[in-house]
Amino acid sequence: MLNESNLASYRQNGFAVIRGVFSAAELKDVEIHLAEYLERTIPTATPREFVFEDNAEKSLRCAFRLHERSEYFDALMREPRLLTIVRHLFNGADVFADGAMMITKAPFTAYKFPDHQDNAYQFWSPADAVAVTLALDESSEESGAIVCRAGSHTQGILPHRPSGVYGASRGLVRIPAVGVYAEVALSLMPGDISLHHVNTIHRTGPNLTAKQRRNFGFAYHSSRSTRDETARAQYERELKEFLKN
Ligand SMILES: O=C(O)CCC(=O)C(=O)O
Repeated sequence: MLNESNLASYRQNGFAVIRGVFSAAELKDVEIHLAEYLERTIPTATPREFVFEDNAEKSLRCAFRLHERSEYFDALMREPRLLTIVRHLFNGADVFADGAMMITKAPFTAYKFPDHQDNAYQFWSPADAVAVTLALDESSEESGAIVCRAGSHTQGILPHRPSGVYGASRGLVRIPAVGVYAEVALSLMPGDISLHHVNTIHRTGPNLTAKQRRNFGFAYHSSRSTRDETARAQYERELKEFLKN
């Protein structure tokens, strides 16, 4: 499924899109399990599991740690096609699946995830780690698709600060000029996946459309990488403080 062109894009730009990885029938099954999961877990959720919009409908924004209370989502994160693709990105190294989440943009939702690098809160060294996004809905720049900065994965982690946006813990202190790393919106159709390197700068905009935009996000690291547990523990403490306020 990962062809030469996808792989070249990933190596050069820090991201790639693979079309039609999941069929319509498979997505239907995902939808059924998602509905069951939300019905079952929302009533007993911890603040670390869900973020809701501050609107009349209290629309869902983020569902984190899906794999922890759902065998189905744990298995989806370890779906053989996804693991095979990621193993290629890791040049054959063993793949470890770290987590599954869903990021939703309800119709006309204004929130944005600011420009950030995932490794600013994942702390993998070397940065041999990737986020795989599975689209449940169509996404475009208008509906808040992920927008990546081409080539930005080749630098290290730039200074970040708390973003103040619920669900997006950190944002870049200084955003590189578009002339340095061009912006590319990863427009997806249901069943497509995108891959972005853990150091790739990316953001999402508001959803200006009347349709919802839901993405699953799966995180992986390779057997070559270890996590800076001290930095991670400090980050967890900061996040806990933020969630208290
Ligand atoms: O909206 C999304 O699917 C991804 C959001 C994002 O930037 C992230 O989870 O790092």
